[in-house]
Order: sequence, then structure tokens, then C-alpha cells
Amino acid sequence: MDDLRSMLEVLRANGLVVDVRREVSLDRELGAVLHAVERSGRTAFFHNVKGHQMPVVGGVLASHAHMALALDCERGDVRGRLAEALDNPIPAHETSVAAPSQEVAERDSTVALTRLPVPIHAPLDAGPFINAGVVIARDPNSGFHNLSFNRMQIYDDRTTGLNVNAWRHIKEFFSKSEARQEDLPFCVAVGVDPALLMAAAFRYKGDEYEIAGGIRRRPIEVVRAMSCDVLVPAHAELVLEGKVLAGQRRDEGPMAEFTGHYSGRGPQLVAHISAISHRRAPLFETMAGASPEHLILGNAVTREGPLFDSVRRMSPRVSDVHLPTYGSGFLAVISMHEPHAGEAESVGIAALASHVNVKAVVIVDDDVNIYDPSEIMWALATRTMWEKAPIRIPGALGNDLDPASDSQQLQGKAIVVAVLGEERRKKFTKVNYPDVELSEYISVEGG
Ligand SMILES: Cc1cc2nc3c(=O)[nH]c(=O)nc-3n(C[C@H](O)[C@H](O)[C@H](O)COP(=O)(O)O)c2cc1C
Ligand SMILES: [Mn+2]
Repeated sequence: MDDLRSMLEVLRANGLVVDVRREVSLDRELGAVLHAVERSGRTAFFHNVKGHQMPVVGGVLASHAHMALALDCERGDVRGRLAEALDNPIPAHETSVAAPSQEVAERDSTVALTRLPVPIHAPLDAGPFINAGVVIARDPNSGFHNLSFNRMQIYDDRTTGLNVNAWRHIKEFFSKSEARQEDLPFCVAVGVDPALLMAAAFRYKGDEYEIAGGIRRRPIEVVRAMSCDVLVPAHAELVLEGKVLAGQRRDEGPMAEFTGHYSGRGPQLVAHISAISHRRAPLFETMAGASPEHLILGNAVTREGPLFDSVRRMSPRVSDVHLPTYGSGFLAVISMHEPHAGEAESVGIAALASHVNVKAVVIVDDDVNIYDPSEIMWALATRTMWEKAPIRIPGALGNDLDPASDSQQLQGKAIVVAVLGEERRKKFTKVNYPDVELSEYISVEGG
């Protein structure tokens, strides 16, 4: 697998692609359909986008099952594979042959962002946003490439916003350029090998193509951009080239955020796009804000590993951890095998310590499937001693976008222990019926 197309083939072979052939409008209709497809655990392929030739693909990493297919591993091995990639980075390889991502070139006056099928995803989004683009910029000091997600609101054919939080690497690079009153050259790869999507989610000290290479277990093929000194993926569907403009800010947003609420509107960086290269018949990849894919990339990919390490240091009886997409990264669910008295509570503390965003921790026995929300609710309903739960920590630091945080970013944190414990374990056994293949029991004649 080295591109979006090969990923789509794998997803298709596993029955995970929904082909939407009916015409859809980019104006909030495609986003609604994509949301419904993702909620069904699948990827959407829009063949017929109103006013456009280019198909649109969304929800490429819509679930942990998609992640496992992208990594060619079992679902339970995803966390280990990503940890292995970080420990074994592999530098990119600059290809000397013609790159598919540069089959067709458009420059200056032929560049027209409004000709790209960029959706207005959620009902209250301020406009069309490029969300699934991997933003590529170089550290002016080290020359290392940084990969990140920065949503880009389309303002006109050659102008976009670039949403950059205060602590981002690209913010550091831009601040250095802006201090010299210089623009920052950058590129955006749209429609890429999902290894690049995963790599873009990480914060890493070196060249971030190395993480993508580590994930893929071989070098990522890159090629020099047409108009600037930036290496771009050779197998992208489409690459935008341009500059982040020194001295310019423009109001951007709102857009659907990972908290499941809309972001505000405020001044953000502005970019000028001066060239676009693409394949002969490119696919446009998109990602809806507040979607499962947004949450998986933002939370699961980068945070389930550190969460697991943190709680496992506290107890060897931790079986598994999960940051479910429906918890916006604020909820951690942990399963344990026969925890000793007080051990689940300690594990809860370790989970809260793994990332500032973790706010609520639920600990269950490992006869509970932590990937099934109804099983977690069942454990909460039947096993929690509510006279002792939740254990609360008032006034700790949380995420500033969390509606539960106050103006100083303070919020309460809570640990809920929903395990049977040593005494009750002797008395109560979970009812488990064996799995059957139902089709083998339903005759064709009988219906
Ligand atoms: C789908 C998705 C969208 C994101 N959108 C933005 C964004 O608009 N602005 C931003 O500053 N960070 C955004 N992020 C977070 C960063 O891209 C991400 O954490 C990345 O690792 C930042 O890289 P850096 O810390 O190496 O600069 C987004 C993350 C994901 C997964
Ligand atoms: Mn970085």
C-alpha cells in the first residue's frame, strides 16, 4: 500500500466502501451522507458530486478496523504497530522518476481552488474547508519536514485560511519567517497513503516523513515540489503549493470541532496557493469535522499508546485501553483482569495523568467488551458501587475547547470503578451465550 487508491481497494475487498452514485451537493449534503456512512462504520465514495468531475472520498480511517487494514495487522495490534513505528523511523526516499502526484501541473492564473470539490461539511460550518490535507512545511533551521493537519477555509481561487494553534511546529516555523518579514513556503498533500495521515497526527522532534516510513516499514516516496523547496508525497492525488503570508490575519471559522461542538470565529493565518499538481484523474479526499475519523486521528492514533504505557506501569493486570470516538478523547475506558483492592483506583489516576484531555476514566473487568458502548453502560449499571463513585478531582487543567472547562481551563475530573472486586467476583458470573453463525440455522425455504 502506498497511496489512497490501494487503501480503497483493501477497504472495498473487506466490504467497507459505500458507493454513493446519486448526485450530492457539496453544500452540507455530502457532509450529512458522509456522517451517516461513517456512523455505519464504513468509508464513502461519492461518484457524482454536483458541478464537479472529481470524485470525493471520506472516512478512509473511520474506525479501528480501518486502521488495522491500513497497517495490515489485527485490530488489537494497532497500538503496538504505531509504537514500533516511532521506535524505528525510516527516512523518505526522493524519487527520480516522474511522480504520479505531478502528472498534471497548474500554475498561477490557472489555479482555481473553487474548482476543487471541497465540501461545506457540517450545518453551521462557515464555508468549505480542506480538512484531510496533510500540511507540509520545513523547519528553517534543521530543514526537517513537519506534517500536520490544519484546516483550510477556502476564501477564493487562490486564498485560504490556515488554522494553527499556538503550540504547533508550523507556528514556530512561521514565526521565524514572519520576524524576517518573509512568507513561509508550504505544500498540502490531499489523498494520501493513510500512513501519512497517521504520521501527521503525531508530534515528533525529527523529520515527520520518518514516522510515516516507520508505519509503512519502508521509505515514503517523495518528490520536489514544482515551485518551492519542499518534498511532497509522490503518490498523493493532489498537491497544493503556496505560502503562508507574513503580516496577514483573517477571521476564520466556525467549524465542527473534535469536541462535537463548533469552534468559534477568530483571526487565523492566511495562505496564498500559487500552484496545484495532480494525477490525471484525481480523487479528492475529505474528512468531516467531529467525525469518527477526526477523533481516531486526533486521539486514538497518538494517545492510546501513552495511555496504555501509563496504566500498565501502575498495574500488570490492565488488559486493554480505549479512547472511544464518542468520548471526544475526554473519556478513557480501561479493562483489568481481576484487579486487587485499590488497584483500579490507582490505574484511574495513571489514566488521568497520561494526557491533559483525559477527564473521565471508567474501569471495567476484562469480561466487558470495551469497544461496545452498551457493555460499558451495563457494567456501570450493574457493577458500580455508586455510594463510592465517582472519585472526583475538582479544578484540574483540561482542554480549553471542552465545554466543561472554565475560562481558566479548569474542570473536574472523575474516576468510576465499575469492577466486581474480589468478594463479588466469587458470587457473580457474567452470562455469555456462545457465538453462532446464524445463517447456518436459517433455512432458505423457511426464511
Ligand atoms: C483531523 C485533524 C484536524 C486537525 N485540525 C487542526 C487545525 O485546524 N489546527 C491545528 O492547529 N491543529 C489541528 N489538528 C492537530 C494537529 O494537526 C496535530 O496535532 C499535529 O500533530 C500537529 O503537529 P505538530 O505538533 O507537529 O505541529 C488537527 C488534528 C487532526 C487529527
Ligand atoms: Mn511536528
